[in-house]
Amino acid sequence: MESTPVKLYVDDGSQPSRACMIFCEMNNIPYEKVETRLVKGDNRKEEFLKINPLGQVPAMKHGEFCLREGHAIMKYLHASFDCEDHWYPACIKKRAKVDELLDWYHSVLRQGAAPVVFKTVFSKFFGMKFPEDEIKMHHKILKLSLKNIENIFLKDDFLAGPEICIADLTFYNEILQLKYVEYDLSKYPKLLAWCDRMAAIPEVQKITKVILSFIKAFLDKPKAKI
Ligand SMILES: N[C@@H](CCC(=O)N[C@@H](CS)C(=O)NCC(=O)O)C(=O)O
Repeated sequence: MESTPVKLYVDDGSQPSRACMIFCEMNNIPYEKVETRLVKGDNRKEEFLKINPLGQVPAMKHGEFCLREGHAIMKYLHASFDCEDHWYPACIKKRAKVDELLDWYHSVLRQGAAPVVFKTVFSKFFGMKFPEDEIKMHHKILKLSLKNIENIFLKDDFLAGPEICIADLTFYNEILQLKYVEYDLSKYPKLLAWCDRMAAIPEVQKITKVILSFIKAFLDKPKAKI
């Protein structure tokens, strides 16, 4: 079993960062959390750019090996540490179904959810303004994504079956972010039940505590500084 400690460069406000931390927590993977605050520009510092020249979190250093991309990090950790199969199954067909979800997350869900939050909430703090049409388009993608998760993906307790897999972690953290815009999910009962199942996991609670308190403070006091 792998024993070299893993360094995770993360920001609690970042969806894939939280997914990687939850993955480590749920699989008892020893990791060092290297706080990389985007609002402080830590991701543009020379030291971090040596880990990920793209300047994005999450990133990982394991020994001398550096890796970026949340899904790639979780797959690497799954292969390197003693993790249960259901997270990223060895069976080719089961694994392909998880990969299908991971690809769709990037090409569809994140294209709707992330910009809806960024372009309506965070943009204000960076003095940016986006055209209404552009925001509408992201809303349209988001709505279709949620509809598909509700009607097509969620056939069981978790996205790829009765047990949790790595896609549940990124999907959940992306959807959690929608609390910033108080997005109404009431039309999606299966998705809400899945959110409740995810939120009941102690490791999920541990890692999302910071962002949830931050969102609460933001909503209580809309002018709070991010
Ligand atoms: N495809 C990457 C996305 C990484 C990403 O977009 N990270 C954001 C935070 S969630 C970031 O670091 N943004 C800062 C920047 O791009 O300058 C993944 O899934 O890990």
